[in-house]
Amino acid sequence: AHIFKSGWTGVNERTFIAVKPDGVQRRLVGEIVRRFEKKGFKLVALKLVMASEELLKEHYWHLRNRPFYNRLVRDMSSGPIVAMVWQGLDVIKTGRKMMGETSPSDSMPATIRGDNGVEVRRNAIHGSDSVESAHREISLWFQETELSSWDVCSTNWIYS
Ligand code: IDP
Repeated sequence: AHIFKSGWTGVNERTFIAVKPDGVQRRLVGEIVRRFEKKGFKLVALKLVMASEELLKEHYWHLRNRPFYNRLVRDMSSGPIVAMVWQGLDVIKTGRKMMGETSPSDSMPATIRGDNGVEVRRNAIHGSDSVESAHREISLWFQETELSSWDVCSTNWIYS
């Protein structure tokens, strides 16, 4: 249930970001966390998880009629995922820009996917694509108690 979404706007906007199994295997966790930290976003939740097939099927439910759906669910359950929630102004849209396009070969250099791969099935990262999917995905992957409210000391130097 979407019980904890009120007030997630402006500087409190939140998105669900995950380092996929291929990204974890390729040791990109630090690199991806570093990019979101450096940009000025706030880490609100983070865990390493082996996702169940059930959760992954729900996560990608909107793609259930696509030919790659089963393979995608299998790939996503092939190893641990680093599931995260990041917060900040326009974090959903900016996170998508930082990721690049769905296919790494279509992604610009300096994006996460553009710098770290060549194939669509090995694109290292997931990020929510809208406010609705961010709400849905955060409540699917996290309990409310797993999200931390905390003050970042540099906030006044990131926002004026
Ligand atoms: P996104 O991850 O950029 O939001 P979606 O269209 O939501 O892209 O697709 C989810 C994931 O499914 C992609 O990240 C990619 O790993 C995989 N995928 C998308 N399109 C294809 C395809 O044509 N073949 C195989 N896998 C695909």
